[in-house]
Amino acid sequence: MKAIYKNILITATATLGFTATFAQAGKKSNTEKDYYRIVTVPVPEGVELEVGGLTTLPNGDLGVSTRRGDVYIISNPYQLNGSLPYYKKFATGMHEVLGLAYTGGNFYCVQRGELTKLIDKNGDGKADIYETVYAWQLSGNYHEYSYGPVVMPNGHLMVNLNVAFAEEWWRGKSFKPWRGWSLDITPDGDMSPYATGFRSPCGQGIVDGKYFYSENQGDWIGSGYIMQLDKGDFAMHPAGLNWAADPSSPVKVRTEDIYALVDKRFNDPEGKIEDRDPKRPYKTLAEVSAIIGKGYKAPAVWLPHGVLGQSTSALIQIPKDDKFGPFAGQVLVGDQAQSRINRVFLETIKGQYQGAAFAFREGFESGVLRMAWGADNSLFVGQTSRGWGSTGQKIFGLERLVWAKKTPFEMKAVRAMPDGFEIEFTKPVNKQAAADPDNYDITGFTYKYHPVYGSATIREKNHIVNAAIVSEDGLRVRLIADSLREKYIHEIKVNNKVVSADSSFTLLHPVAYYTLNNIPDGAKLNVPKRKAKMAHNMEGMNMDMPAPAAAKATTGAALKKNQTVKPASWSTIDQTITLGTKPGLKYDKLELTVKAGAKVKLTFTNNDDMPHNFVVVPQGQAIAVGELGTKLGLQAVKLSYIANTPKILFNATLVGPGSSQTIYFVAPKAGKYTYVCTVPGHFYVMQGTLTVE
Ligand SMILES: [Cu+2]
Repeated sequence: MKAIYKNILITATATLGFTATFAQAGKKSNTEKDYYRIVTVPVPEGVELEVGGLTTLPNGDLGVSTRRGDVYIISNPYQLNGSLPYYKKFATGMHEVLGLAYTGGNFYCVQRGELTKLIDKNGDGKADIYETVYAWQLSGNYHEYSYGPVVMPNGHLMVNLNVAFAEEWWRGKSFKPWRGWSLDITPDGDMSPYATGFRSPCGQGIVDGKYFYSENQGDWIGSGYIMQLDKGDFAMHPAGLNWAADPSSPVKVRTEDIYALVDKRFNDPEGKIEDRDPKRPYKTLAEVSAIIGKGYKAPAVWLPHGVLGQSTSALIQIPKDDKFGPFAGQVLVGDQAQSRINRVFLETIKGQYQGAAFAFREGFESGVLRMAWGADNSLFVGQTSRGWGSTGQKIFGLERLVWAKKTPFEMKAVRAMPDGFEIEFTKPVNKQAAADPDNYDITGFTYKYHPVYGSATIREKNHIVNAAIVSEDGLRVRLIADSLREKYIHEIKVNNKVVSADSSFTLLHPVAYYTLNNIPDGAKLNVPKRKAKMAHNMEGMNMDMPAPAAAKATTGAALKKNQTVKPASWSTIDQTITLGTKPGLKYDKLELTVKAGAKVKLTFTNNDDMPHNFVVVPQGQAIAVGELGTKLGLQAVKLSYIANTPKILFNATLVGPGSSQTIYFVAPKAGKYTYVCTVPGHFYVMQGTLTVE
């Protein structure tokens, strides 16, 4: 293939550039790119490298499968001696290849409807035979994505199947056998169903010999997570239980077990749309897993939605050596929508996995979907965003993440203790600052378990830190905290007074999210209880929460920005508008026109498969207001990704699939305005123009 490259080497150089954005007075520069550099792998013009699968070959070449149905072999993806990589098309004409593996001298890939073995008989670097290893049925629904294979320690190939999702039901459905399941397939094509409870299981991996998968937020799934699965496990989504009674099914949970847990109005698994009442009761995961006990599995680690991403993708274990920095054996988890990679520390307590999630590296050029280790210990990151959106704005991308051989000052791990948590740092801390319990903040929360799309954080509770005890070597701090709750996620914030022993650095990422499935047994340290700290002690916190955007009206006559009831003073409505959504991050109308000063009623209906909002800003402000929404932390979903800023004129809050919201506003002065969805990744493209005449 003739390779023409456009401006790509310039981009590659630029990503090596150095920006001391967060440098503080008296502190050394401390940004992600000081420690892990992103290097672009050039893609020749004409190659649509919408990465669906990624695997490194024994000789260090890279195999890439694409959503367009091709498989490429890339030689010299490391650009050794400054020379360009070489792309060879190995296979083509397949259907949406969302996973690729290389084992036993052959490529195996997952198309939408089958696991395929690609055989190069004559050794010319092109597949001659596309052999069906195992095929499954499809209903034709667009959401029936298929992922894998992951090569299990016993050589079997694990495949994960999405459930269907569409308008009319607004719930994941399993119309055909084994949708919502993982399938254990031998290289000879013998299949045994392995586990179910999936909605959109985009990532899979082997961690210390155990099978893990990653899940995406949606109905029944409050936020993304990773989970370890044994044969017969049930995860969280009940659609796949349609096939649980099949003689070959190892799963003991039944559909009625799940529907018995939720509000009676949900007993109709058909999911009538009128049941989607936001005030209906719900269960929490802690309640559900206490009741069910038949193989229900809790997520090992949750990745809080809107904070550590929005659409969980690949997971991969860091090799157990020091060649990629100080996090040997930990797990990296990609996020497609937020173009980022998170880091997870795992431990086993009472036989169950749990652990802490941290931010690790953001700023990839497109949506992070797949990862693979290179022969030089760098990490290939395969990316795509078409139709899904991502904060990295390119339609596809291939990059490498390279450790700069410097150790960042980070929380290396957080471990559960009988009476709190223990933080392990990558470098010794300043002991005096680290011993002040006021420098830490712990908040527990969980998500709703219900058939509705997603969940805001619920049941938040601040846990007083009674003591912070620093180890002799300064590498560990024990936080003694009150009344932690099992199955809850605990946000552990360290403020910027806690610095490295030489006082040069604050933590690169000061927040951990620990999923506390079990509190370990053992002796508790007896320390005096403290009262809640005063508000002024929070000054050093890095992630202060802004006030809700839907502020109360300042005077009786003023409208709220999110005015959802008709103002009492309005006797008439001058104009009524309906606005909808379309797949691919679009409003169904790109232009709206109103008269200046008109009293307007606008109904925003979301017929897409993910939540969207509607925010009106002056022209030219959409991106800036969207970026503010990405900085809302744990409150992001609750606040609908809408920051408290005077740039917003009025808005509808986050509206889930199949729902709508009506707002009332008085049209501003004549001119052009932009309406935008401020969900991260959406705001670059999901825009329209409001003309006021
Ligand atoms: Cu949106």
